Amino acid sequence: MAKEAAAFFADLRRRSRSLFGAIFTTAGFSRLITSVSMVSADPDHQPERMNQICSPTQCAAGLTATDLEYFRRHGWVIRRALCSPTTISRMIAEIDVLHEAMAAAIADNDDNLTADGAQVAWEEGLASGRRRIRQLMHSERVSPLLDHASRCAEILTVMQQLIGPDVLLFHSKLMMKSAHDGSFTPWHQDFHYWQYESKAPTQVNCMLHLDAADAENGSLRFVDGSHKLGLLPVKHFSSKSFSIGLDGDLDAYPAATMITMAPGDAVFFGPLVIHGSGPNASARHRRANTFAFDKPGNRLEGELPTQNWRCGRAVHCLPPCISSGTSNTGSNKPHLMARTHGGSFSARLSP
Ligand SMILES: O=C(O)CCC(=O)C(=O)O
Repeated sequence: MAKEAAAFFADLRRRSRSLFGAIFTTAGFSRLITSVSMVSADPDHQPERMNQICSPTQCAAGLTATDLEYFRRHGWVIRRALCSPTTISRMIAEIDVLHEAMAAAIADNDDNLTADGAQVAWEEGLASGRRRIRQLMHSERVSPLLDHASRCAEILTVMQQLIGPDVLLFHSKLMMKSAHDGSFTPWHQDFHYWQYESKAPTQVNCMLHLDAADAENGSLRFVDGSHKLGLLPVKHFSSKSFSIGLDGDLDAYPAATMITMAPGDAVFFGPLVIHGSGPNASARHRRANTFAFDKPGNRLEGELPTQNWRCGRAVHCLPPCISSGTSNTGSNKPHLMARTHGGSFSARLSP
């Protein structure tokens, strides 16, 4: 891992022509973010990375008719080996460094926002001085490899099948579920959160697994077919990342299906299917990144910024670099998104 990380950052430094090395000599986290963004904004850099993630053979395949029927009936479907082991290892190396930089810089950053508008929600109730990221919202803004993954054909081909020809990135969020410290995710429907900014539950998630996931380290569980129930009444929790959900502990839905995943596997699921996950008391991380996509015209106000287009009318599938290195919100001023799970607006916090 150390060798891979060293090679990865040597590569980043070469490409970014930036002050990337400065993060190792100062505690300035925003400098890290600026450097990583510069990498992501380098037009020469993007296609190569994208090719490493996308395989045309897999891209052409998409979901089978059986998969699509499964998704319609259950509200979720698994796609095995969506990403290669090499790509996953590189993502993990990148995320490890981001995590350590964020943990070191947090004292200077009260609202947990990075310079690029990504936002950290920490595991709560840990021993003093111990910091583990629980959720990193807008992870694509600080992780070039996750940004590239949000443009890769394996995911977008499926999204076009499930959403339609025009696909926008709704958001990307990293779910850490750290070894020993990862906490219970209450049962919820994602549209509990997203209803405050969206007209209809048209979004689809792709949760790409970076580590193996099973019962011991808090793999996701789905209540099969629950997307057909519509949006259920919510309960509010005092949590900085999952503040809205359904009543009940992990045993509340004994018939739920727990998925068993290998690194590189992805699960696609809609915004109404009830899901949750147990804590991670094991010695193994259960890291995964959820990319949520939507179609245009579904915002209660305005539209997602043009940088979020991934497929369709405005761009061809697999677009070249579109990242400007500034906030994807259309404004350089990041939004406050604390106490939320998904979405972009603090308005969503209002009961
Ligand atoms: O990380 C988890 O287990 C929960 C993820 C989740 O609920 C989500 O992405 O909507």
